[in-house]
Amino acid sequence: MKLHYSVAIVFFVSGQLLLLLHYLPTTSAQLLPIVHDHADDMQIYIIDVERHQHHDLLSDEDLESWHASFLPNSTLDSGAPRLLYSYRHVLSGFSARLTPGELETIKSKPGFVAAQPSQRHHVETTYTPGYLGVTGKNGWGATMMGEGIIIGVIDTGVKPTHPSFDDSMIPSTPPKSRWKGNCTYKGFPCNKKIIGAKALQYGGRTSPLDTEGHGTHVASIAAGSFVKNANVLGTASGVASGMAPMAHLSIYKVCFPNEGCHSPDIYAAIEQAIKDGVDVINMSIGGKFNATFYEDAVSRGSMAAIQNNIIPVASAGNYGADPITLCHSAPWVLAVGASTTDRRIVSIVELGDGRTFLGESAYQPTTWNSSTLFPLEYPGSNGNVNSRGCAAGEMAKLNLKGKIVICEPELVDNAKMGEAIYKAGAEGMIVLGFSTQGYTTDSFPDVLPTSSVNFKARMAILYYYHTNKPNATAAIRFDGTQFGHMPSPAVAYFSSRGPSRMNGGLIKPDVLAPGVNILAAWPKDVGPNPSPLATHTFNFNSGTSMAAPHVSGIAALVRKKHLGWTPSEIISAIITTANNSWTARSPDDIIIDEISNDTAGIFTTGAGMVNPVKALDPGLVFKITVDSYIGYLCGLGYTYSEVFQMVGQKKNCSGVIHLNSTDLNYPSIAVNLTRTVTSQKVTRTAKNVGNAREEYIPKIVQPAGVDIFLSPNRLKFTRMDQEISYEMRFDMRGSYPSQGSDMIRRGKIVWDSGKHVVTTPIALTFA
Ligand SMILES: *[C@@H]1O[C@H](CO)[C@@H](O)[C@H](O)[C@H]1NC(C)=O
Ligand SMILES: *[C@@H]1O[C@H](CO)[C@@H](O)[C@H](O)[C@H]1NC(C)=O
Ligand SMILES: *[C@@H]1O[C@H](CO)[C@@H](O)[C@H](O)[C@H]1NC(C)=O
Ligand SMILES: *[C@@H]1O[C@H](CO)[C@@H](O)[C@H](O)[C@H]1NC(C)=O
Ligand SMILES: *[C@@H]1O[C@H](CO)[C@@H](O)[C@H](O)[C@H]1NC(C)=O
Ligand SMILES: *[C@@H]1O[C@H](CO)[C@@H](O)[C@H](O)[C@H]1NC(C)=O
Ligand SMILES: *[C@@H]1O[C@H](CO)[C@@H](O)[C@H](O)[C@H]1NC(C)=O
Ligand SMILES: *[C@@H]1O[C@H](CO)[C@@H](O)[C@H](O)[C@H]1NC(C)=O
Ligand SMILES: *[C@@H]1O[C@H](CO)[C@@H](O)[C@H](O)[C@H]1NC(C)=O
Ligand SMILES: *[C@@H]1O[C@H](CO)[C@@H](O)[C@H](O)[C@H]1NC(C)=O
Ligand SMILES: *[C@H]1O[C@H](CO)[C@@H](O)[C@H](O)[C@H]1NC(C)=O
Repeated sequence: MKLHYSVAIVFFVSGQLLLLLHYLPTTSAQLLPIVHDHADDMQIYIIDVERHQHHDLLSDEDLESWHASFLPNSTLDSGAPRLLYSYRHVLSGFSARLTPGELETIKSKPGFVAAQPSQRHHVETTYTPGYLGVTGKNGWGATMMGEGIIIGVIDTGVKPTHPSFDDSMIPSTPPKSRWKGNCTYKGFPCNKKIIGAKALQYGGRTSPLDTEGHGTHVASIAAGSFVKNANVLGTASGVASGMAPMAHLSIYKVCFPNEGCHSPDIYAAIEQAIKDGVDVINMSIGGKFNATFYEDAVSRGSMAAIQNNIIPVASAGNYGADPITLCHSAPWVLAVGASTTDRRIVSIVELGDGRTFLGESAYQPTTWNSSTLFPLEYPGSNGNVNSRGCAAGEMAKLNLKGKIVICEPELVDNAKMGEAIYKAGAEGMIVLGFSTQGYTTDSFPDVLPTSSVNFKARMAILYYYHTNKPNATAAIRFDGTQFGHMPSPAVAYFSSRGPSRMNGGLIKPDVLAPGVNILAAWPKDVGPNPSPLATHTFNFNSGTSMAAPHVSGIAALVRKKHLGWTPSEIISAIITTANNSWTARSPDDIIIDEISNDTAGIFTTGAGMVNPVKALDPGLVFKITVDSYIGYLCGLGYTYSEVFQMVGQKKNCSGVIHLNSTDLNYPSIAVNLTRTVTSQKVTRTAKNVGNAREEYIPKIVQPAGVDIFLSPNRLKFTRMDQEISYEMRFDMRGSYPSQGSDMIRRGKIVWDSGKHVVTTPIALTFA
């Protein structure tokens, strides 16, 4: 099962990405060669050094010379420069090529603080704005659809000529006083939508053009312009747009085919985004779920972003459905999990015995006869993994003429399996889901008639095949694009789960946003080829990478409406207005987890599905200062050098109040009760951003086995921006729960003024 798990994720979530990597030939020539010097042990390091005493006065050239003074010399034997980037904002230091021996010499120089080897990371719509309830009047109207806001996308680049980046509706590029970036790569056209574009690779210059698709997809989800009649092979047709369709985009390409995304380039991109003046940054970059904050380029870079008033949004990761698989769990980064929507691109499997199973495919040719039963073939019944996975070599040995073939996505994606069986004469394909994928299905732009079904259907179909072979038959019936699928939203199996290893006192992921089969811009053809149906404009993609840019778009809308709010206040607005129920019927209808089709845990949903309209007017916010974050890092026991790497300034732990994660003024709360510690107190301070005079009354949903007491239990505000603190006491009711019961329990405190509803989600763990 563990084997299926990892392979399935690679395929299901980044399938298209892997596929497209094989089509690179023309563009890879544009990539800079990686410098291989004679010294085999030459490595790229990020070096943190003390800030120069005149840091703020130094010109970029002077800063670079100061950094270069730590290096043995400026060039390698090959002539390549040692110094890749000199950083001013994102961290205090530089990245450079060094041997371990040279690094030792640098370590002995005065001013040296820390060194880390370069790390490699990976990149992990028509319908979604409407699904999230943003419409002209209540959401977009009030925020002018993000007009004037600049969203930075740190990813695989973008295809600028795509219709989603048409600028005819965008009034103008922001004035020079606000926008310092530019777009000067020859042959890469920018406009009023894409106002900046840079590729950062080992300090060299290369094209920001997207050759993979991920970055184009992400950028259009966050801020794509309206495109009429967007569809994938004719399915899911409608008007496509991003969450903030009037916002500008600034593109930073740091992820390259076959190369991944390297931390020196990620830092350089964040540095550039700070200099350029973006408002929100979107990093769809993966991480390691057990990395410390200073080891994680996204967490560390985001700390610099919030110090510069930029809102960082990151994907939670695609490592579910196991617990403790979350990436980027820092409290200053909004971590977004992925949910389904209620749309399915329906392709039904009908077995010879009349039973039917719901599946999906985006390729639904009208010439296909949905009632013809074809003989059913399962090459994998021989037990060979290559046969199960419909690998080209094995399929070439078979005669699949006139058959529907069962394939399992263990090795390659739908398109590769489809091509292999098509060549062997097959008429259609059934793709089986694994139990580790639960009930999540994929609407892939297949290359022949296909149905991708969930693991429950898998067991029934294989059982039918084995008991009826060689007489087993099946038909594939296309039912087009359908809405209203329930339960929805539900959490996708791949969405990374908490709790975080770093933040015991708060809930991660923070919120959910749509991340399954998201239709958005795509730079190249998908589907059967050659075929008149093949489409080059849009594609479906799944992943928390697709969820995060929805929230980046929402953050842009909130920023537009409340220009003075800090990143922590905007993050608070998005968390306290999210919704953990999937029905209007009852708040107890907690969002379903697609791994089990059962109620999702609090560390799976976080605060629940984002609600952009409510996030624009949250009533109260929980604010966190940069000094509190530093106190929190000190509370984690970070050393001087580790804190320096995070905040890059002359601040150390002797000067600030140390905080527990429970003590951070975070909009969610996680507390532990044990056999000996049966009572805990937590304090929060709410700031009034609703009406000047507003009184909030609490509604407490107690976790099973726990009493919550509030003091005071009324929040009576008399002016704007007024802050009121209150204490929550969590008391174990009765005795410690018996083993075998669920030890993680869900509760919430809902402050309700009649005008605003502010929800603090609570996770209570019997530890
Ligand atoms: C720089 O130093 C490296 C090794 O430390 C040496 O191989 C190289 O020749 C030096 N380059 C110059 C231009 O001196
Ligand atoms: C564009 O931006 C880069 C990086 O900030 C800068 O080095 C370059 O001079 C700028 N070019 C123009 C034409 O402004
Ligand atoms: C972090 O996780 C990776 C793989 O998941 C593992 O190889 C490594 O040992 C872990 N490191 C720590 C410190 O737990
Ligand atoms: C579709 O297939 C069914 C059963 O094989 C057949 O009866 C029917 O005539 C076919 N329809 C068309 C339009 O070919
Ligand atoms: C398959 O069909 C043949 C011919 O109708 C029949 O003899 C045989 O018993 C069937 N096999 C199974 C497993 O149903
Ligand atoms: C609760 O206990 C878990 C281990 O069971 C720990 O990781 C976490 O940090 C604790 N949370 C708090 C708030 O102390
Ligand atoms: C929560 O979301 C569900 C599903 O979209 C919706 O039916 C319900 O009305 C929402 N609840 C609130 C309080 O907004
Ligand atoms: C999931 O559970 C719901 C009831 O909560 C049920 O109606 C639905 O059929 C189930 N879905 C599947 C695919 O079994
Ligand atoms: C920490 O800061 C205090 C005062 O801000 C200073 O006296 C002390 O030397 C600093 N410690 C280090 C290791 O820099
Ligand atoms: C952190 O919390 C623990 C109990 O959860 C408490 O004993 C400790 O004093 C707290 N530390 C700080 C710095 O507040
Ligand atoms: C940006 O979007 C990607 C999805 O591609 C997501 O993984 C990432 O976390 C987002 N980052 C920010 C800063 O918005």
